[in-house]
Amino acid sequence: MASFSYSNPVKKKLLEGKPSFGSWIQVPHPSVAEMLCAVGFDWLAVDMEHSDAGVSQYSDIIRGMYGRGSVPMARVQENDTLVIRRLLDAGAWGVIVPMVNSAREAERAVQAVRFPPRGIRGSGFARANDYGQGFNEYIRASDDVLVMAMCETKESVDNIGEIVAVEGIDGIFMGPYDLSMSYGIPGKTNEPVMAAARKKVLEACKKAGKAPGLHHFNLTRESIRGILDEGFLFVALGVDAAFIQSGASAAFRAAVGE
Ligand code: 3PY
Ligand code: MG
Repeated sequence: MASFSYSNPVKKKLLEGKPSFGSWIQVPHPSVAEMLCAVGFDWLAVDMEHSDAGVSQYSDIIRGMYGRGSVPMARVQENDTLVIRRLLDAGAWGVIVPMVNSAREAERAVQAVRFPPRGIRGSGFARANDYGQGFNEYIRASDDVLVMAMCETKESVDNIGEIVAVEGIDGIFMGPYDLSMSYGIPGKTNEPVMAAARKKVLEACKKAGKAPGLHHFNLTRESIRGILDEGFLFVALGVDAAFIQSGASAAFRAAVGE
């Protein structure tokens, strides 16, 4: 008989207060997952909100991660029970839920992820439980699925105290681009109002014992050191499409002598 061991080492790291580094997949192909796993990231999130990936592509992408050490996560399309359920059934061990602006919306995300009695996630034979072979083991381990609520609006920052207080929310993941839009300063992610928002979110997380996270795009050593010093633990570094473009663009510029 097969024996199954389901667990999420990223959740363990966060509970121990240790940082974890992930990255972002928007180019929906398993090869991309294989390449990024080889880099050594703790986790990889497929972006189901701002890419054209569908659920069956999601399954294929995380098949590319299987056995390669990075924990598969998803930035889900929206805060919807069925949308979230299908990605969890495919095998996601963490969901990053966009636009969580209130405790009610945070509760909705938790309900979607947790099985009864805490939540309303339906159970069935699926890839996540090895098509039923690991049904009981998976259900026992399912609290290991990470629930990260995205803070990416002014409203969410204003309500962060009530959001972090929702039991079952493991952490907050800040989206600097939407947040800058919400403050009326599109793309200006270094303005003082953004730093103040980060500070407020970090303090709320600290008080509630939740993991603070951030999508970080300035990938210099100093800048990454800076956000770790601020206190962020769940850190997404860049995005696959930008890695391709920056590498290609550097090569092209070198060739044409710019
Ligand atoms: C944002 O910056 O708005 C994001 O959603 C990053 O993932
Ligand atoms: Mg966003």
